[in-house]
Amino acid sequence: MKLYDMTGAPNPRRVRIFLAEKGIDIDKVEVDVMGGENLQPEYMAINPRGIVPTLEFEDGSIIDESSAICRYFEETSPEPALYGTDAISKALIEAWIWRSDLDCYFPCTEVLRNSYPAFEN
Ligand SMILES: N[C@@H](CCC(=O)N[C@@H](CS)C(=O)NCC(=O)O)C(=O)O
Repeated sequence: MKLYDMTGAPNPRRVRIFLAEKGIDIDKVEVDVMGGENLQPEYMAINPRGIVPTLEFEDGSIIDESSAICRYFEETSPEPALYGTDAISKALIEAWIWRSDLDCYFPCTEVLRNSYPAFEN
């Protein structure tokens, strides 16, 4: 199992924080997104969406959504529980994930992608 990662990017960081809280250490491959490595044929063959983070399994299958990658590790390494322990805490944590993504993270992403010169084209 391998995590395609980028040190400065927020979604991979979300996964790295999750792994650190779980005490899980896995192989990581740094992808140079600012240099366009994620859009090269070699990386697109691994993940046709050209994004990080990507969790790749031995059989070549992938998970390429940060929240879903975290969910995978929550299920395979349940302690410490980071997605809640009962119906209320699980529901509240999910609500906060949606709220922080929709009200904060996604709008910030759109501003950055559509105004920061390095993202032009
Ligand atoms: N919904 C995805 C978003 C992944 C994403 O947008 N990753 C950025 C880095 S934070 C990326 O790979 N951008 C490359 C690009 O858009 O070309 C997730 O939560 O993992």
